[in-house]
Amino acid sequence: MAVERTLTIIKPDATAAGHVGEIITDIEKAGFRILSIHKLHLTQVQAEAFYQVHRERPFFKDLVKFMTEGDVVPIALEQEGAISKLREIMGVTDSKKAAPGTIRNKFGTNIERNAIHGSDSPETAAFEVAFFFNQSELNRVS
Ligand code: FUP
Repeated sequence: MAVERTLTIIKPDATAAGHVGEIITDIEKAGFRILSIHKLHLTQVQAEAFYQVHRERPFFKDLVKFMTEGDVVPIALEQEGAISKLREIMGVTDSKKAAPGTIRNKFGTNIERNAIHGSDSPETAAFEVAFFFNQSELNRVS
């Protein structure tokens, strides 16, 4: 399997609850390498741009409000098969339905406040990594 890059975001609910360290531990234990990491507060314009694919969906306004209510921690990750592997350890969108042991099961509350984002395809991963990180932040010697 090819080495891929993907983007995760630890969302405002998990960041405010002090779960950043535990979530990063789960991610590292699953074999991911952290390429780069930030902590920031998204503006409304940034959140709308990040979730532009969902702009026509009924939950868009509430999603943007949630994603701007506090700090987020975007992380660029690398591993073989990173995109599907991250989706596996995240669990399904609705935290209430996420399998035991998944990050959304352990740290999320419901379909909106679900603790973590993960890119869902190579195309979105490329867009989403570049949304938060410039090339020099992704350069690594090994
Ligand atoms: P996921 O890829 O699992 O993050 O889910 P989606 O891309 O379908 O949705 C993106 C985000 O929109 C979810 F993380 C949470 C939010 N959402 C809702 O708030 N309500 C919904 O019915 C669906 C998604």
